[in-house]
Amino acid sequence: MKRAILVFTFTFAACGSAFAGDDVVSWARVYADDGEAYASLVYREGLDVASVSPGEYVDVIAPQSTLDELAGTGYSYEYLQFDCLSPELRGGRGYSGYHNYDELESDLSNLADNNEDICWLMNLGDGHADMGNIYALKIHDYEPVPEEVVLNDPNKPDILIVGCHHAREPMTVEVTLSFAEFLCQNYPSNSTVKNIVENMETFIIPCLNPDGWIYDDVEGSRHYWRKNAYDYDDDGNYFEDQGWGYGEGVDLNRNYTYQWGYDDYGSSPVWSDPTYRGPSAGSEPETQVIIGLAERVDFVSALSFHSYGEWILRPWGYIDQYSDDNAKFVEMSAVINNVIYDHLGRNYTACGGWEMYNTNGDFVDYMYGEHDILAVTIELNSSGQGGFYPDDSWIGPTCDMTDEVCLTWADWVWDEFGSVYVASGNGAGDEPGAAVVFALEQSRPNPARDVAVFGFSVPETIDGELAVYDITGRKVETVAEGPFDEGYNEYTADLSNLPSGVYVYRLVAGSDSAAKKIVVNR
Ligand code: 0X9
Ligand code: ZN
Repeated sequence: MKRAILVFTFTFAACGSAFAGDDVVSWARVYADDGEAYASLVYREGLDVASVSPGEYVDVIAPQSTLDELAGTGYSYEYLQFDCLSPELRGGRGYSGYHNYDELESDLSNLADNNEDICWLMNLGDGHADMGNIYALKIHDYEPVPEEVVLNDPNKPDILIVGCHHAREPMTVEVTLSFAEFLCQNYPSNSTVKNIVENMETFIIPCLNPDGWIYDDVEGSRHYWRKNAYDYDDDGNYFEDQGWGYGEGVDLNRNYTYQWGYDDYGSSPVWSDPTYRGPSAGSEPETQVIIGLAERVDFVSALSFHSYGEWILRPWGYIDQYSDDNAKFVEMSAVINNVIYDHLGRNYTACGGWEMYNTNGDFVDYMYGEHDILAVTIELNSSGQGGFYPDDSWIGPTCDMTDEVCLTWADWVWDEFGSVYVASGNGAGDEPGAAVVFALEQSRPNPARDVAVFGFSVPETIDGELAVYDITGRKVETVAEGPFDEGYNEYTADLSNLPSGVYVYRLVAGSDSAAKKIVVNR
């Protein structure tokens, strides 16, 4: 790793002050036209990276002294917002379209109160400064035993949506809260929402970092605070800063236990760095909330919202490799991107986290690496839309898009995993639980070599057929003929007489039918 040694005049000012005078802090774009120049910026000690375009530029929040030094070593830069901490730029979330903490808290409790059959509010703890609670909403159609509210129904697939690992990303609080409201408002009239509420369990944590997020809003937003309230010198003063990019706090998206600190590349051991990974793996109360939840709840997929940059990022972050489930991640990212394209007329960049820059101890690597959960990071918005703090007018369109992103993703998760849960004994009449539904699983393995297993569920004993067709629609193999038993059915078929290629298998049972693709590859 290349690291420049930066010389600073330590001001020991509180970050709430504007750093006015001779070392004014700006939001700037620093150009890095090759991989080496890019890496030397992204991993540089004390440099606060806001967003990136690999091999092209790095957006930073930096004092003028840092920008001057970069210019002196050959980098060019332009201001995206000169003096970005200026109090004049602070709208104050409480008076604008963004929620402040009190508004978030009251909206969450109103949502649970007004939708008491499907929406449950949990307080999962707080951060070091105890400025606010880490709330989760749990959305499903049965009443949990109160003291076991975080325990899940093993017969339903669970999904998790998290916002605001990073304090200065308030849009992520808006979009996660918005989806909770969307589910409540559209239940039971929207059939996809009805299925999600009745047959799945959705956990939504709008603000994982309430301390940082509240601090970011003190005297109005735009403090550009990233980390939590870890009080390094234990003097009772949180959020102390020694010049921009050298402040207290732990980067929550570097503190998870999976490959924490791997190779000392992609997170920082230095307490004052913007990507400080914390004193030990999983040291922070906020990451412990997620770790505790992931250990108790059988999540199958998760979204972590960040801003800004227009990315969909999948494992890995800690090494320069895709994961074993890359094909599934690619499919899930494409499902999300289809919705984004419909709204923006362009895709987000979907790739491995490492292709953006290496991270270790991040949420996505932990969820997937430790628990096999299909988790991605979605970085919302661009610098053109205001970076971390888009105008109020951009909140509505963003939430409209992400409501549909979350809905479509949850529906995809159901298609992927739902029938497996139905298969694991979630029979009609079980409580809590859902009635058996008609569902066709993805065959396995896929691609198949010779033999493939086909699983599906039917709501009652019924006549039908499961057959494989080639892409011209010609039936090439009858896998099974009914009557099929109520509940889960599984058949194995020998496909060794079929040439390599893409096929479609189709299940017809009574008036229901469904089809999926299978690839034969040998
Ligand atoms: O650095 C992060 O934690 C995320 N970006 S942010 O600007 N919101 O801080 C990105 C994490 C995605 N993972 C990797 N790039 N490996
Ligand atoms: Zn972030």
